[in-house]
Amino acid sequence: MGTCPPARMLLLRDNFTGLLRLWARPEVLTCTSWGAPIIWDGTFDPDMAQQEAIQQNLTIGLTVFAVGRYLEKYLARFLETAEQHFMVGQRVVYYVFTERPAAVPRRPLGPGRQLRVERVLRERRWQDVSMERMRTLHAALGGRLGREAQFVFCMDVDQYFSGAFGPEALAESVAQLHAWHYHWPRRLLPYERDARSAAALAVDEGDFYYHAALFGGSVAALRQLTAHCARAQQQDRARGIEARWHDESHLNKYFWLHKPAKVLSPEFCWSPEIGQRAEIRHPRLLWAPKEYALVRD
Ligand code: 2GW
Ligand code: MN
Repeated sequence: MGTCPPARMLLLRDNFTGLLRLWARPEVLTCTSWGAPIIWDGTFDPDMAQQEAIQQNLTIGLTVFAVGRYLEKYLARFLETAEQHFMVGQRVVYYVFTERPAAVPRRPLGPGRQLRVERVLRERRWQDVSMERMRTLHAALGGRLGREAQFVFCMDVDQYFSGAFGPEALAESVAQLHAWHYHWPRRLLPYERDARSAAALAVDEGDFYYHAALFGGSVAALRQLTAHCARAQQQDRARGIEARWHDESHLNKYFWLHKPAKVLSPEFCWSPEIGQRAEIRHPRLLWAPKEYALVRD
């Protein structure tokens, strides 16, 4: 508790003018009630974060699932833009989970960066494709991924990087504010409300609505998170119910019970369909357009 730095001004070099200037974000919430920083553009020094990460000699994992038509539709752009923007200058290991390893695009990667492809079964229902990720991730974190990385980000594939996504995003556990819901009143957030579900939150529960398209943390923290979500999903299935937003509902329950050490502003996973917002200065990841008719049958 109480890990937020005091509301201080940051002296940073402006990317455009090259001049030093003072940054602060008085218009947005930059600290949670339990003292975790909420990372907005201008509230951190990317160079300092980079230096610290390099000193720790980290390997950072990035996991993504590309099953069925999502492979052809999204994976190449996700990986290409990750090469340009994700943890540049750090050691990175991509883990792609797919039922068709041979179809994964193979491009030369930057120095210190590797791609590993793991075979998964193709679930019949798309809800299960999404939810099964928790169990698969749990196993991977207990295997080679967990041995070679210290921190891991788990992401949806239907998005692409559009700005530097660096070690300022690292922490013991990291949750992403949902771009569509970050300014909604709590009672309207789309949590699971059916008390029979393991994901249920009551009207007076919940801190923020987090987006399951991006979460991360240390290997140990993610082992715990994925175990919780996989178990909770199994419990619901045994009762013949399914949470409203599938794995995302269970993730939200988990982060209510186990507060994230760091929260990323919606700049880190932004939906261009929302349009311009004054507080969204520098999106890092953008949701790719969805064509439900094409991918959801
Ligand atoms: C998913 C839905 C409908 C049709 C296909 C799929 C699908 C998902 C697929 O055919 N192949 C596949 O690899 N996926 C993987 O699951 C892929 O990594 C994708 O990004 C992820 C989640 O599915 P997605 O991106 O279509 O779901 P969204 O963007 O509506 O996501 C939110 O809600 C989901 C639960 O309903 C998840 O919690 C997701 O993490 C959230 O962002
Ligand atoms: Mn998605």
